[in-house]
This record gives sequence, C-alpha cells and structure tokens, in this order.
Amino acid sequence: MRHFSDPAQARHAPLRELHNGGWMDYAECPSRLEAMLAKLGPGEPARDFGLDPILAVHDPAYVAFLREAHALWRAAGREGDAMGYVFPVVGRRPLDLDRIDAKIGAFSMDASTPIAADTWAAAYGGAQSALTALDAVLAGDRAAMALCRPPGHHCGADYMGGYCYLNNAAIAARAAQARGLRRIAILDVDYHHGNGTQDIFYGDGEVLFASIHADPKTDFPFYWGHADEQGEGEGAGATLNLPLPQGTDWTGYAPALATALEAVRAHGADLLIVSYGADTFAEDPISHFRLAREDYTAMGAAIAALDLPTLVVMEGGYAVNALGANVSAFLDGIERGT
Ligand code: OKP
Ligand code: ZN
Repeated sequence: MRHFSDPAQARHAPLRELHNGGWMDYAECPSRLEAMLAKLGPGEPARDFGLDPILAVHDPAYVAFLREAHALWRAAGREGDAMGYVFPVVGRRPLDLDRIDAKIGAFSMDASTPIAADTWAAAYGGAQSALTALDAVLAGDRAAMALCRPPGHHCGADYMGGYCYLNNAAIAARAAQARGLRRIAILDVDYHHGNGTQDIFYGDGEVLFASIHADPKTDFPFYWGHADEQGEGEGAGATLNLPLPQGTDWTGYAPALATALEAVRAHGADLLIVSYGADTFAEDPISHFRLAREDYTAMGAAIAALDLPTLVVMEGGYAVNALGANVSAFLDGIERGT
C-alpha cells in the first residue's frame, strides 16, 4: 500500500502539555512520524491541493487564526508555545478580539493543544497528505495511507483540541464528495472519541461516522462519544458511538468492530475513511485498552472484507517505539484481507 506524508509534519514540536495539573513532555511528538517512516519506508510526498479543501471544512476565521497565532504570541512578548487559558463555554460568538489570549480560547476546546512556531505548516502538510492519499484511492488504488501528524479527529470546523488543528479525515471526506462520491463512511478506531469529526458531520446523513473508543465517562474528551449521540436532523442515525471500558482487549473489541462494520455496510458507502489510532495498544502511555500487535492485522483484515475503496488517515498512538510496527501490522491486514 502506498503511503504519503509531508516533511513539514515533523516540524510541529510543542514542548509540553498540561497533564493532571502538572507539565509533561508533549506526547504527540515529531518522533512519531519518524518512527512510522523508519518502519514503512519514506513513502511518497504529499502534493499541494491548496487551501480550498481545508476551507470546505474549516471556518475561514479559524484558519486565519491558526496561521497567525504563534506570531501574535511572539509579538505579545511570550516565549514557547501559545496556549489558552479562558474558554467561552457559554455564549461563544465572533467578537474579533485582538489579544492572543482572547483569540486562542475562542478557537479551543481544551488546554492540551499548544501552538508552536511550525504548527500551521505541519497541520497544513498533514491535510495535504490526506488529500494526496485520497487522490491515489480515487485513481484506483484499493487502499492508501496518509501518515498525518498532528492528528485531526478532535478538532471541529472552528476549534482545535486534543492535539488536533485540521480535521484530516473530514477534509478528505468533503474532497471526495467534491469529486462526485456521495455516500462516505468514516470509521474511527482511535482510542479516543473523534468528537470533531462527529461534530462536523452530525447533521449530515451522507457521511456515516462510526466510532469505537474508550468510554468518555472515564476518558478524554469526556463530553462526546456517549452511546446516545446518534446524529440529528438529516444526520439522525448516521452517527454510531460504541464506547468500551478501560481494559478492553480483542475479545471485547472484536464484537464492537463487527457492529461498526455492519453499520458501514448498511450505509452503502462508496468510500471508507479509517481514522486509525494505535493508542488502543496495550503499552500506550496515555491510554487504557489492551490490544496486541496481531489484533491490528485482524482489524485491518475485517475492514478489508468490506471490499470498499479505503483511505487510512493516521490519528493517535503514543508508544513511539512500537508505532511503526503497529501501523505496519494494520496495513498488512488491510492488504491481505480475510
Ligand atoms: C489525541 B488522539 C492529558 C490531556 C488530554 C489529550 C488526548 C488527545 C488524544 N495530558 N490529552 O485522539 O490520540
Ligand atoms: Zn487517541
């Protein structure tokens, strides 16, 4: 399977994140991309499809903010990474405030998503990787992989969060629709619920969002991913959340995967986009499922049995030493099928 990335993706390097009231090293680190490339080989470079496919998902004011945020931070005399500390959970509206601290909170859902000097370049490169891999699938490849980093599934049309700035899976889905595919399924198998992707397509009946993730009662992002969230309006029934308890291993995971795959089948999708996270791995440092490497091959094979054109977009996975092998095991399953 061909895979795609952009060198700029390695330049996003926040120093630290707030974790349980203290600072820890930033888990979503540049070596994640290096580890995947070391195992899979260099792959192919992303092509540049420009801003339009990004603006088909994201609000122009949010995109403008992402591009200028770090410069504004520096201009305010600050060091290090831009981080917010006031969040308008009530009455958020486009006030067009100048101060960086006011802008950043209005475009954030959490305080674990710092903006460093090259964050925009990396996020932009990742989105282009997704679009390039999509192009390979639309040109006839049965499956292709975008080694996106930073990940995308927590950010929405006008907010960042959970290490995510641009929603790569959503950008690819909208680009596929612009090229004539109507019905699309997004299967999110990252450990964390893809709240941003869900939000973007919540009222859209053409894009199914099906997600298997740690129960948000115990895990980030807490407020979304509960089983009763099923879509609204024309999107009613086109969101499927399958939360699972901490400690879940393949025995508990496989039935949920079968349920999600059945929903993808029933949706009648022309294209499958997989938001793949390797943070369901037993040894992941910030997550609490117990999948083993060979489970990713089984997962890939079960997905391949859908027999749909498949775009795989990288999300999380923080056991860096195991990351390349885990991604490779998953891609082997997709290639081999059942
Ligand atoms: C991104 B992806 C802990 C704060 C919260 C955010 C987790 C984002 C996961 N330091 N951590 O879904 O893998
Ligand atoms: Zn995750």
